[in-house]
Amino acid sequence: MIENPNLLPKPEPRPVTPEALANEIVDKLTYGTGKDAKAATRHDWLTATILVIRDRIIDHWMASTRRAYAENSKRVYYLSLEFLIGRLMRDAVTNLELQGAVRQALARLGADFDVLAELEPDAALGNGGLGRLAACFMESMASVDIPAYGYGIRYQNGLFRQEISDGWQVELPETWLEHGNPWEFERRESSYEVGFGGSVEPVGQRTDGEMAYRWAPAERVIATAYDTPVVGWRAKRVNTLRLWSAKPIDPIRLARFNAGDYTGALEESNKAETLTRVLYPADSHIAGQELRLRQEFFFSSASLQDILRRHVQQHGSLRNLADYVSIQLNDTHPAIAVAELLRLLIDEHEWTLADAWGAAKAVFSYTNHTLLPEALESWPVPLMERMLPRHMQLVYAVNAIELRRARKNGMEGDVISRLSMIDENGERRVRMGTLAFLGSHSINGVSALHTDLMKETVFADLHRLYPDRINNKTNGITPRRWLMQCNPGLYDLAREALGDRIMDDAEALDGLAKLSGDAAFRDRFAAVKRANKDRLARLVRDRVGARIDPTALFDVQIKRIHEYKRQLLNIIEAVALWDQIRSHPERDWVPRVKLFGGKAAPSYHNAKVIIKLAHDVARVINNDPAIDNLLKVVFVPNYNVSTAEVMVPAADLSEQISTAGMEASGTGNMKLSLNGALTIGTLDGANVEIRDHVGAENIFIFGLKADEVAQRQAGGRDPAANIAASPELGQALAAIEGGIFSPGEPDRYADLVAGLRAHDWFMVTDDFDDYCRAQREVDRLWLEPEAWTAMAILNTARVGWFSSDRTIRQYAGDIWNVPTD
Ligand code: B1H
Repeated sequence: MIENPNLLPKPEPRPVTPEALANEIVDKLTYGTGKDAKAATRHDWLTATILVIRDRIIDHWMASTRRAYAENSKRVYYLSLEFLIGRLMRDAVTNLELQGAVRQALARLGADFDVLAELEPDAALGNGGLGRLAACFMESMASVDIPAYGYGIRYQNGLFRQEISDGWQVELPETWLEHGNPWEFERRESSYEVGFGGSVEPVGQRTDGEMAYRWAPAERVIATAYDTPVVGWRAKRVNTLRLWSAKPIDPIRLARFNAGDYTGALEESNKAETLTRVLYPADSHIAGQELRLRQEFFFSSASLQDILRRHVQQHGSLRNLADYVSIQLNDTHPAIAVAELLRLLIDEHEWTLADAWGAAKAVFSYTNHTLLPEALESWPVPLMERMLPRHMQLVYAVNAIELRRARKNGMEGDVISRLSMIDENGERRVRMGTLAFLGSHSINGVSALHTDLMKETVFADLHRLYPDRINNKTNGITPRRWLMQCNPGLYDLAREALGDRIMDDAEALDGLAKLSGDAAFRDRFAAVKRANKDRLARLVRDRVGARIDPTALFDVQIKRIHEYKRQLLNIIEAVALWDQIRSHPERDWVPRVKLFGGKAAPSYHNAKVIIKLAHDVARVINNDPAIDNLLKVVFVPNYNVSTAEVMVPAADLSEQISTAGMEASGTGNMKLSLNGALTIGTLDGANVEIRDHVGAENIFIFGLKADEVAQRQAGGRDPAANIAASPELGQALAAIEGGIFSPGEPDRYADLVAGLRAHDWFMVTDDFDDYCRAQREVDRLWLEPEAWTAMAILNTARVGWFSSDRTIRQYAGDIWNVPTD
């Protein structure tokens, strides 16, 4: 370490004039990428531009890191298997407030910022809401000045690219690193060994009399850190996203190589690299594969080793760990970190079990994101014993402590077996949710309704044992990306009216409410929406070749394809509406474009069939001259963060129609209403709170409520009766199952519809009629454009509370005990 003060970052700010930036970009092109301006590709220009922006970030980054050390700050660590960060360049320049200067600098060089920005790969290191939430949280933690690190995996291939072939989803590998990644820094000095398998040996008595054990793994890999800076709003602070990549200890086994065994020589290398090759593509559904558990342990162990090393380096001892470290577990995917902390403290630092268990509870907190049974992680005991034998022992040990406590509290029998970390019904399994719950001091849900349901259902017994631990932290979204960057027209309008503090305090958007009564403002608001719809229409034309009318109502459902999210309900309604328009062409129908976007998990059969159905229905409806273009259906392929940034600002209507009780929160619902889309939705997840904020008169609510769903599930399901009672539904289903939309394969949808008739797990038939009623209400409002726009303005004005800055401040105050700005 060199202590020369001259080596501190330059205090004087780097020049930010367009001229200076332009010169630097040319310089970077030459000396940073080694390209002659004449031979440079567009990607080279992008890289050079990013490198210039990155230099501006680095000064702030180092200053932030130094400040955390100097002020002895507590640090927050966000452990997540997913960070769905998307493109970073626009985010970085807006948060640095260099948007104008960089744009002009590029213009001087004959380049266009927006064109270059489109070239940047969309980093899809996540599946959907859970991963995007982690990305919004990273931005907000920097924006409210919390020293924080995100820890995850540097997947070589993120979420697959979706192509549509003949209406069917085809998955192609995603290759975000193919042109290199100028945002990241490899940190070879931050490398750790992570073990797997092997055995546990007693190694004698410790000074405190307890038996000491040591794990001798059979297999080891190296985790190497890659750091990406995360710039907060106005560059208040720059935090680090640290992603681990697996490397072999011995890249090639020379002895084998020399003996001519080239495959064997590379075996270890391949095995290590497989670990961080690809993101599991199932949203709200566990993969259950051995490789997935290896990924979970790999990144948990590397992250904890890194956290402990940093703490000891600064504080000299681990005894005060909980005063300076808070670790948030993003769902149970990193729950094995609880056992790994125990192992590190007990086996490597000679702590007692009781002390280590106390430290785990003080340090960890856990966010639950779903109650769906198929998404609750549990791992077979034999697999855990084989892969992580020492961790399995420690799980048994802390489980015994907790079950003793429960018995002391008067619990017995079934309750005890339900509380156990080990599920003994059938094949024995470790319940990761129970491990995460008992190893944490805080367990939070992601919306008010979801948190209530957690207490009543999945965690009812644990909640009785620890009644103060479950708390709610309703999700949020960063208004910088989801308003300022994706919708500059609306942002400018709001800023002109309210000043630029709206990005410091999104609740200040409330000032727009009074302007909903101002005709001139409404016109400008509507003009912005129209321009955004033109932009989306161009995207649709370029991507699928379809022409859509930007004056029609844009009805948007964008999210992963999942039966509980009920894209099927929306499609069946389209079929019924088509039928109605054909039967009553004389009525005052509203021209509508139903837009869908989303990926199906590759192994999720029904979700893929739903995508195919959307295409089949689209083909028939879109080509029916009898309905005079009143209804169009469009499926936008490869929905991702970048596509969302175009679709969200262009939506008039936001479809949030999950079966009540099943969508833990939703965050797309927040993005769409912030951008002035009206919501049609069930009282599920955060929709409940969105209604509370925008007012019941400014949202279209329909369908069964969560308690009614639960009642019908418990008994009294009768889809046949629902269908019999609704002629529109009956006809639509008959058309679909009769092959009207799939004449070449008439029974293509027979199973799908049979499922609705037989059990209809997601209550499509229960909610259908009320959904149609709400849709016709939407139509009526659309025919009064003034009233529609006023309502849209009220939505934008009143959802500032759903800023992730607010969410993060609540985590900071209630869970992490760290100050914010
Ligand atoms: C959410 C997941 C999820 N909940 C398992 N659970 C996964 C579960 O790869 N896996 O194994 C991946 C993802 N994702 C979502 O989290 C909820 O469905 C949304 O309602 C919620 O808004 C979002 C963020 O809290």
